[in-house]
Order: sequence, then C-alpha cells, then structure tokens
Amino acid sequence: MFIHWGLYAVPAGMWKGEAVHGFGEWLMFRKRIPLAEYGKLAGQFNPADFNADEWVKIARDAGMKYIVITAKHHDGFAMFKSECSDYNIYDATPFKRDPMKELAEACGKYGLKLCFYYSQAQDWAHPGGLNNTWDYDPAEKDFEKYYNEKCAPQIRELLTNYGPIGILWCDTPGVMEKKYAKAIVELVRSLQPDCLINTRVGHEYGDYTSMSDNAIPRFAYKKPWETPATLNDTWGFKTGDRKWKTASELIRLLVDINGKGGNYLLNVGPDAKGVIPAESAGILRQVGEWMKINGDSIYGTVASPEDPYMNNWGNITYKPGKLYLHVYKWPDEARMIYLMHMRAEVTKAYFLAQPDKEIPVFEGMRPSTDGGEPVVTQRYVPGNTTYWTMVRLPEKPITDPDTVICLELDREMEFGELI
Ligand code: FHN
Repeated sequence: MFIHWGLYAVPAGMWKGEAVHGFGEWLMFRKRIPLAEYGKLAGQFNPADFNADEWVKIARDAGMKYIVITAKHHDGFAMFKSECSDYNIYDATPFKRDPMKELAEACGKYGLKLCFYYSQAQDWAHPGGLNNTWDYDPAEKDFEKYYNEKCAPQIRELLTNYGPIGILWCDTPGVMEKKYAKAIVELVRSLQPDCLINTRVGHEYGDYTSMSDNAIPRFAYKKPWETPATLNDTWGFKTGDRKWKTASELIRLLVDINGKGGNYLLNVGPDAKGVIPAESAGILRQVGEWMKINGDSIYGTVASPEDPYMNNWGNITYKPGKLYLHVYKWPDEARMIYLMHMRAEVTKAYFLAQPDKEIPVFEGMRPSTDGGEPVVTQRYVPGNTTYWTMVRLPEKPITDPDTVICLELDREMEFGELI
C-alpha cells in the first residue's frame, strides 16, 4: 500500500474557495503558495483520528505485504519527528505525535514491511531544494547545503529511528546531480544494507525499477519492477476526486502486473483527520476477499511463460511448476480454454476456491464441446512439438470477478515458452 499523506490533506485540493486542478499534493506548487502561507496549514493539521493499527489492517486485509508512506513529499514537510528541521508533524502541528513511529509498531505487529517515500530532490520548503522558484531565487540555489542540512540527515533519521525499513522510495530526481544519488545509495547501504532503493533515486542507481505512475509494460520485464498506482486520480487526498477504480479493475490490473513479473503499489490518500477514505477502504476490502481465496496465484509469482499473449478469456500468472489461469470472461458455449504448445504435463488441476476438489485430467483425448463438468484434457508427447491442453470451465464463475484454476505441471517452464 502506497500512502500519500501530508499537510496537503488539509486543503484537500481547494485553495481560497477554488478547486485546484491536478494532484492534491502538488497544490503548493500549482498555486505558487508562499511557504510562509502554506506552512500555516501545520497549525490546522490535527489528525486526531489517525490509528496506525487500522491503516495497517486495511493493507493486510487487502492482501498487501508492504507499506510505502510519504515521510516527506515535495512540499518539504516531514511527517515524522525530525531533529534537523522543525518543519515536521511533531514540532509544527497540534497533533504532537510521530505517525511513523506508530506505523512502525503496527507494521511489526501485523507482519508488514514499512517503507519510506522521501522526496530527495524536490523540496519546496528549503531554499536549496529543487523547484520552489517563487520563494527562492533559482540563481542562488545551493543544493549541496540542502543535501547536507536536510536530505541526508533526514534519510539517516528515517533509517535509524524506525527499525528495519523495506525500501527507501525516492522520487522525481529531476536535475539532481549524480553524486547525490550515489551518496544516498551509499548512505542507505551503510545504515541498512537490506533496505531496497527504487530507481527513482536517479542516474540508474537503485535495486528495482519503478515504472511510470499507473504504467504497466506491454510485455514482461525481466528485472524486478513495481507499478505505483492511484486508486482514483490523485495521490494526496482531494475531496473532489471520486474517480475510483473498481475492485474488478484492480484485480485485473494486479493479475496483469503479476503475470509480467511485477508488483502493484496501490495508493490511498488519508484525509486531514487521519482517516483512509471509506471508498478506498471499501474497494480494498473487496480486493482482499478475492485475495483470501486466490492469493496463491499472486504471491511469489514470476513472469508468466505465456507473455506476450492477450487471451479472450483472461490472463495467466505463474510460479515455478504452477500455472494459474485467471478467467474473467467465459469464452463461449463450450466454455473451453485452449493452451497451445505447452511443453509440460498437467499433473493436477483445481480451482483455488475449491482446492480439495480436483478437476479430472485426461491424457490424449479432446473433450466434448457439448458442455459438461470441468475437465482438463491434454496431448502431451515428450519429444513431439505439437501439444495442447484444454480446460472446460464450469457453467458459472466461482469467484467474481476472476475465477482461478491452478494447473500443476511436471516441470518448470521458461519465460516465453508458452507461445
Ligand atoms: O510528483 C510525484 C507525485 O506527486 C506522486 O508522489 C507520484 C507517485 O509515484 N510520484 C511523482 C510523480 O511521478
């Protein structure tokens, strides 16, 4: 679960009675709000309903395994207690709590990994940070000073005060010079060698690839990767944004991403009271219901051997020795799925929703297309080049919006082998 939470939750996309276009967390930039004025939002920020356990449980119940939260976004306001800048939630707001501490405890309790988003280059509150050109003269920008005074010390705090951190999630490196990306990587390695860094640290550093926002590659991508994505249109809370994706859409996107070997980092934008919007929580709960039954087809998967197909019935995810057929659309009256050229024998088949009830698997015959019970038939002749596997589906889906069939195989398949 991605969480964008900061001072921008107070105006929630509105400024002086006007609805401001764009992401909620970009409000200060969009309206070129002077820091002295924007900073006053801190006095109104008292998210008394924040409950770390509830947030972590929402993530856990949706089937999520890690949380990435904005410790500091581009506005420069730290959402943790910081010794190097009192422009932070503990010192500058009436809230007087450190939500990152509370989240670290809750993540430990419920077994999720906590990760920190840190805007390493853009900082609209520090004179040396990138992109605040309305308070500070660009010609006088001293990035080195910003890096030494704020960026590096805050990253040090984040990786020192909150236990093991899964990822330092950097963003928008912009024109930041290579030496700073290198220095951040070295700093993280020195403090927590197991902490991952995403490629948005810049200059081709990083342990895994952050795709563009909401972007899914057309084909499987062999290096580890992740798609950060919104649940509606904004990242940071905006009252006016009602464009929620449905649970069905999210499940299909998740399957698409997992089938191509990636991870889905799905965002929520809590409000100024500290509450994850009920719509987001409700949609994630529905995803979680599906995940409880079908999670085996998602966790631990690698790029599917089937890439780059688009089927008329659904999609495939894969982990060594197991092929998961995700059926979204019942193909035709015969309810038949055809997999061609599968150079592996199906040894066992079952719906994830009915793991104890095996689907019969027959060798060497074509199933009748006149309907009937679910069945898998295959023609498998080692050494031969033409193989096929057919799966007859039940009359109706078993789990909406995606019924998953697991085919256990006698061997591991290579990426791209199912063509
Ligand atoms: O500018 C940010 C944006 O506000 C948001 O944080 C997203 C999340 O991936 N990253 C940047 C734009 O790519």
